[in-house]
Amino acid sequence: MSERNQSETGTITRTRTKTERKLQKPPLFKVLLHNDDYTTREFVVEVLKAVFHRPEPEAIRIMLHVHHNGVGIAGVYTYEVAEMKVRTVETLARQREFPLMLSIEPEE
Ligand code: TYC
Repeated sequence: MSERNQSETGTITRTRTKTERKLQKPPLFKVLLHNDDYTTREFVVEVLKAVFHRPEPEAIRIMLHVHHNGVGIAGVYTYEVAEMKVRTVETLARQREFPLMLSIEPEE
């Protein structure tokens, strides 16, 4: 039935416009990691694995990207989740006395 077209079924379908969607997609936010000279590479990789659920090879790749470029994306989340990730990482970093900085910015 779903495979048959209009000429067979007489049913016209169209895509809903944004305002007609029942559930709109929530806005998404990037959690950015910033480079510094004191936080260890190992700590950044551990955080990317534990908090942002990155597999080790990807965690290393993101860490090295931040190390070389100054900033990089740890993950993309709804605002509330992004804020919680930042707070969690800041708490872990301060416990270890690392100055690691994070920020949040809207995606697109
Ligand atoms: N630049 C740090 C070092 O050489 C490593 C580092 C990478 C720190 C990423 C922070 O977000 C960061 N020990």
